[in-house]
Amino acid sequence: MNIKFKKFNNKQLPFNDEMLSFWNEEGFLVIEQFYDSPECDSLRYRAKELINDFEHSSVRSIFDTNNQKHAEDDYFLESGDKIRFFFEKNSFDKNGKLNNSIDLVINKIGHALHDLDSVFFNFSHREELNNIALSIGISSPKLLQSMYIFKQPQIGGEVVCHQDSTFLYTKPESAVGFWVALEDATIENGCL
Ligand SMILES: O=C(O)CCC(=O)C(=O)O
Repeated sequence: MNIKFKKFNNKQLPFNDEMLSFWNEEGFLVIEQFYDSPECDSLRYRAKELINDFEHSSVRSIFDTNNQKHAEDDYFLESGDKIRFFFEKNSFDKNGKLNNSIDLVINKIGHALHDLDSVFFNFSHREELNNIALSIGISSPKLLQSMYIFKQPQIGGEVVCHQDSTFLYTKPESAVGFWVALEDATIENGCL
C-alpha cells in the first residue's frame, strides 16, 4: 500500500478542498503550527504540575498494549471522567518501588483532562478544532476523551499497531483522533 505524505500549515486554514481530498483519500492530515510553542509549553508545564501533585503510593496501573492488563483494571476502566495516571511497564522494582523519578515513569495521563483541568480545557475546546471536525463531516463534534502521552526515554513497552476507533467503538464508526506533538523527538529526549 502506498501512503502519500504531505504537510499542511495552520496558515492554510480554514479547511480547503485540497485538505479535504487528502483527508478523504489518506485518512490523516498533518497541520503544522496549529498550536504555537508557548501553547505547547504551557501544556507540558501543567502536566508536570499534575504529576507533582499525584499521590501515587497506592497506584500500580500499567498501560501496556501487548498484554492489555490495564483493561482488567478498575482504575483504568473508571478513568473516563477522571484525571488518572498510568505507568510504563518496568516502572517498579520487585519490591514495588519506583525504578526512577515519578516524572520519568508515567506512560500517560487520561482520560478527562479536556473537561476537568482548565489548562487542558482551553487547549482543546477551541473553535478551530471544532471547525476542522465539521469540515471532515462530523455534524455534531464532541470531545469525549483526552490523553497526555509522554514517550519517556529508556523505558516503556512497544505500542502495537492499532486503530483507536476499534477501542472507542461506535456504530457506525465515528471516533477521530486529534494528536498534537508537544515537543520535537530528539536523540537526547528519546526518539526512536
Ligand atoms: O501511546 C501511544 O502511542 C498511543 C496510545 C493509544 O493510542 C491509546 O492509548 O489509545
